[in-house]
Amino acid sequence: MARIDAAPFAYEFDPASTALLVIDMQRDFIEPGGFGAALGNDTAPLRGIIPATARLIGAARRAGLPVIHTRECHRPDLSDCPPAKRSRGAPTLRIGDPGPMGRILIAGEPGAEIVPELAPAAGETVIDKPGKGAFYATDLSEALEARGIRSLILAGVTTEVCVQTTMREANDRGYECLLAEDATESYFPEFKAATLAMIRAQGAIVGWTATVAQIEEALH
Ligand code: C5J
Repeated sequence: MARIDAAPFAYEFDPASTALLVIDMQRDFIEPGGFGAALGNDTAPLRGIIPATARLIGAARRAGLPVIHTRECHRPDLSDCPPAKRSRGAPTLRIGDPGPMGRILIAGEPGAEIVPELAPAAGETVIDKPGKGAFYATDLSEALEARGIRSLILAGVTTEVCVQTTMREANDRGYECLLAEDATESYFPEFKAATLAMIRAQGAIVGWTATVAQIEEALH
């Protein structure tokens, strides 16, 4: 077993049954001109976690952990996009609209791709998901079960939306979840801080948090 002095207390995991889950590190959320920017957000803070996330992915690959990437995106005909999701709010570009990186959040468009610095390696699983949670309407459960995974290290964006939703879904399914504090980011610093706090409150009610350096050390 490996051990990390995580918050709120030590996180113990068997690397042989642990996967790294990297959530939605897509151009549409991280680069100007995508969905995140269309919602009025400054995407610069999200770009800031690319180096730490790359280190985490590298450490997981060297340790032999499966690295699973997700992408929030929809079919070109929008048949998997509920009208309530598409019509919500007042973005300058809605899901499916043409933008500078192709149609917003549509599978196969440049904006839906993972940023090149964190591109999936050959053979790594990429899960396209229509919802905020990565378990909803996807094959993620089957992918994890096929590999005998019991523990998940999570990273990605945004902390309080797709990362937290996925971590809660995973927690409910019995996975021991650890969120990498400096490999996740929000457009709202106060939401990130609140999410980290609520995850580890009440005796790790959703899971643990630790830094990328701590995780690298444990996987070394
Ligand atoms: C959002 C996500 N924030 N990946 N998606 O709409 O967190």
